Amino acid sequence: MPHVTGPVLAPTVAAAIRTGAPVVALESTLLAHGLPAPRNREVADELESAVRDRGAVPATVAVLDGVPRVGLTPAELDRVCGGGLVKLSVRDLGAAVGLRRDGATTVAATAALAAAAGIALFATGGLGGVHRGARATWDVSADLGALARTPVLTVCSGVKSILDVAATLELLETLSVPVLGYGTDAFPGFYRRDSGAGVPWRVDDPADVAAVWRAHRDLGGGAGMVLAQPVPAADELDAALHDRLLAEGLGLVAAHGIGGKDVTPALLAHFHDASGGASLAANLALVRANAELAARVAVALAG
Ligand code: PSU
Ligand code: MN
Repeated sequence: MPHVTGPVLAPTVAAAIRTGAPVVALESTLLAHGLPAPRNREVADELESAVRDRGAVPATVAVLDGVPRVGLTPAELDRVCGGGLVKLSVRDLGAAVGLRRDGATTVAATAALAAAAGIALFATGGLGGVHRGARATWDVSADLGALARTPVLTVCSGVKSILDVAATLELLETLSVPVLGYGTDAFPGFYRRDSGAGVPWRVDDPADVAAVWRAHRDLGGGAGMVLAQPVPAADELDAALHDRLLAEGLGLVAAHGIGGKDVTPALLAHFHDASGGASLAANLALVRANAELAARVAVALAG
């Protein structure tokens, strides 16, 4: 019989899936490569608690010793947050497993492993997308293609303005990935509540999200769906500070010739280093709110 390399589920996650209880997958690249240590380890616990407090089972996803894991122990979360992990998109999963490596999973890879485990809900901070200058660099996140072919509902706060927001939305449209604004008509810009672009559909409560997701699952040709929630107003980054950090960050990436999968972590690190804690506060607030909303939608879907 051929050997099949499926994800290994934590006992709590396996039990929840077996009984149809609500489960929310959580991403590990945002912990390993998007937030500074040691704060990232506390955030890992805070996100899992946010999901539990809303009545769902959290399942943080990573690859450890070549094993794709859905649901991590505290010791495994220590490893994810302790530094040195590779950033894994979907194309890297085979290599990480075959070569027995450790790695943190991006939106794309987390969605793929969550779907393989039978989990429909996934919470994160920001999606990858079309980078500015993509017409020359071809830098378009694999997150977009993964969303197109992975039947998972991703709760996020839109995309950062480090990306070309309009091009990202165009590509999501081309890929037939629906984008819903949660309590907003504006597509959120991660640190900012309004990216300047609109959303095609607005929803205002978890029951409506669940109804849309159920119908999309039947009619949407197997694509995922994006539920975009703006950062809480109290934690939004000041517009002038945001614009300055963005210009500096893009300048740094260009000056150091940073490319490939290092671009996004480099830009995020600059925001955190240069904002005096404001970008970190915004990032934490939005990702916690997304974990809570994902759990509420998971509860509505299970009900
Ligand atoms: N955007 C953020 N924070 C993040 C990421 C994106 O605001 O942490 C991470 C996610 O894991 C996402 C990945 O899947 O970066 C996209 O990387 P790339 O642009 O290299 O595809
Ligand atoms: Mn890229």
